[in-house]
Amino acid sequence: MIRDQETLNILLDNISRFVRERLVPNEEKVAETDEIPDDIIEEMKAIGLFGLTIPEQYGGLQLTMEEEVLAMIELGHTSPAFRSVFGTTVGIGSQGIVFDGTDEQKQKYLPRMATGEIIASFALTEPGSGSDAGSLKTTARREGDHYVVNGTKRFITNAPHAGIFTLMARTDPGIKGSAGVSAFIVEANSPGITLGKRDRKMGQKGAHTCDVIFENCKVPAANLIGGVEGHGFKTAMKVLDKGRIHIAAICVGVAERMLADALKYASERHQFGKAIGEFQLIQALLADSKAEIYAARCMVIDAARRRDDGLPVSTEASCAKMFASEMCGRVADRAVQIFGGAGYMSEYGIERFYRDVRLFRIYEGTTQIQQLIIARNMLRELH
Ligand code: COS
Repeated sequence: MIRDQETLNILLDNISRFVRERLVPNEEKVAETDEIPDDIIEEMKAIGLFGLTIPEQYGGLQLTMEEEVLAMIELGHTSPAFRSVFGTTVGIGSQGIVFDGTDEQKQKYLPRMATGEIIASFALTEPGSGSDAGSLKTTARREGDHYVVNGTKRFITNAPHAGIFTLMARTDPGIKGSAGVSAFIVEANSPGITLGKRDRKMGQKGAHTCDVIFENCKVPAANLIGGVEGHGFKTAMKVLDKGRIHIAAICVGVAERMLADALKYASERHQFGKAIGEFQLIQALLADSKAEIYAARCMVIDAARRRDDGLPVSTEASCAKMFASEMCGRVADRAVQIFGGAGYMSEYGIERFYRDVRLFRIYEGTTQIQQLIIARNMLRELH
């Protein structure tokens, strides 16, 4: 459901040029310093990247899902850490408010998210609750006109930079499952919040995660998303349905980048008197990658269009996320193989992508959770 092809083309061209001219040349620096340079973040704000999915009335670009995935595929053509800077604000951090927030909540927070003034993080995972998100233990106890939050959230992307957290916490301790969970907007500078030290990760240097610890943190009752208790788990699941299509698009983009690098290398590297790309065993690696990327791209765009058409996409989002992230892992592995010894060496960059993309099969729901969701939905539809 592309609304205006001409405007979209300008945006995609801008993003593509920004990726090529500003992000790709800084990939190594970001990997070495574990920081995204401030001037790059400012340029991201100027292009409007923080507001891609925020409604126009709150200052964003309000992209349709199809437009969003096309933008994400472009942004995938560089280190995924760059996307993380604005990714939680565009995706899981803001969308709970966009879907289920009250007008006052939207008015108060979305405009500052759209400009990049505040970064939004999504606080669902806990030390004891990962895949089984409905078992979370963080509590939010109502006391007069506020809630008192206690608990620890883990691996929270962008927590060190967040202005607000979309927090899932249990408001009804009597209900053990997901029905006792509510969603809140919590300002990161609220007393009672401390951050753990930054996690040291396998890859995606420049994207930061850490624990967020809530100790008697007072959150105004007005910040209960939608003003209703017990709806937080469903809000989180709707956010993840959309987020999974977004991540699948990034997987397509990064896979396209790795294949482009591998193809270039295969055409330049000579062995046995000719370019290694002339050998059929290398061609098989290239061809399988090309076909799988094409399949994932079609899935992602189809899932996005279905969502734009107002159809339920839980199954399609999980299919796309599962297939695209697994595909991306296979393409990374083949790319390293094509580079041979150079594929193992840091200076060629491909080993960095190999480590970076490993996360795609884990976050926003592991491949195994996607399988579970797909099969469950199939069985449900049978009855
Ligand atoms: N959209 C709207 N509502 C949804 C939904 C969706 N996609 N998926 C589930 N729900 C609703 C269900 O309809 C159910 O509501 P009712 O009780 O009113 O019928 C409720 O939410 C509970 O659903 P369900 O029983 O399926 O929950 P489970 O605890 O069995 O588990 C999974 C659901 C495993 C799918 C969920 O916990 C999950 O996605 N886990 C992975 C978490 C994740 O991705 N973490 C990544 C961290 S964020 S980077």
